Amino acid sequence: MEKMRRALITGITGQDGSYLAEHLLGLGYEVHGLVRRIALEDPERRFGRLLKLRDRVHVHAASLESYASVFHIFSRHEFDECYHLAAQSFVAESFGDGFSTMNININGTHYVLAALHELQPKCRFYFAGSSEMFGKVREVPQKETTPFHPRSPYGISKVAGFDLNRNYREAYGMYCAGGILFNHESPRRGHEFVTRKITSTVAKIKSGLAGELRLGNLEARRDWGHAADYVRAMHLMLQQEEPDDYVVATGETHTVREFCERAFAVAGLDYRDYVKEDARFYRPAEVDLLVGDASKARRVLNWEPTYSFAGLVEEMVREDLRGLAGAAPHA
Ligand code: G4F
Repeated sequence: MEKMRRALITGITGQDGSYLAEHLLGLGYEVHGLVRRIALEDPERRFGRLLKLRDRVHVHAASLESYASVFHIFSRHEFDECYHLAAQSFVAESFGDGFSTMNININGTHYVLAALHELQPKCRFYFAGSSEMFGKVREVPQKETTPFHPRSPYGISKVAGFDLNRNYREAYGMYCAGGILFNHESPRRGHEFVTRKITSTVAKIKSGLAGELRLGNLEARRDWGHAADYVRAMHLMLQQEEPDDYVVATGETHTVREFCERAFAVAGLDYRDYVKEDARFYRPAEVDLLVGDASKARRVLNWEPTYSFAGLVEEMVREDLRGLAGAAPHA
């Protein structure tokens, strides 16, 4: 009988971690997650996205700020695959505290790679890179060979992590794959990101719990896919003969304004009646136009996104409306 494959997911309580855990369990994996101790002490709040899976995943407490704690996990448990998703992932926040973003995203990645190199060099490793690495884009659409020009401490930290990953592959022959994932959303997206901020506020407005939506740059363009589609690509990257880097994207780009237009329309509203531009949500440096060319992932991994932009927006609004059904409006 074939041995059950064992995977470790850092960031398992996040949007991508929860979808990936579901996907791997469905494929028959034994799934482990690395979480902060505080999450173990506050499971109701911190494991919200994992509630249905809580009894099926093995969680271990460790901090990405401590090499000793990461080393400790790898010295006690062996893994076939490790998906490194944990990060400070909110770009706007990285302008506020670039130091902790750098620390978690660069050193945290380095700790996991170094511990694997020391203890489990055969474990296959996935690094979550980002389209933010392209920043001030040098070509449209962006692909694996497009030069990086990050525009935020977050983007810079991801370029450093991506380079570290490639260096462990080239220097030590480890199986280190890098995903360059464009924005991916879902009803499980954190409320700080623009898509969920829009869909959750649409639901509040529809339910009489809010009267307006204040946003920053409405003309920023993103290539938005669905997280459930993107975690399949992560898994496929670790099933190839040789490790490599892949862009994962839909190839379509839309403005924040278009996202608003569609999201309000799902609830039967006109966004122009509610959306206000607010300078507080502008960033010191913006990434204006992201759109990816995922032809390599389509060709080599045989990966295809299944959600359309319209389907993604609709699912997010409907889930937020469902979540608020029955909520009392303001007096
Ligand atoms: O939703 P966002 O905050 O996502 P952003 O910055 O593109 O980053 C996300 O995607 C990356 C992949 O490319 C990940 F690496 C990263 O971890 C994260 O998941 O902002 C999207 C756009 C930006 O241009 C922003 O300026 O929306 C614009 N925006 C306009 N008003 C706003 C707002 N963003 C936020 N968060 N809040 C606003 O009020």
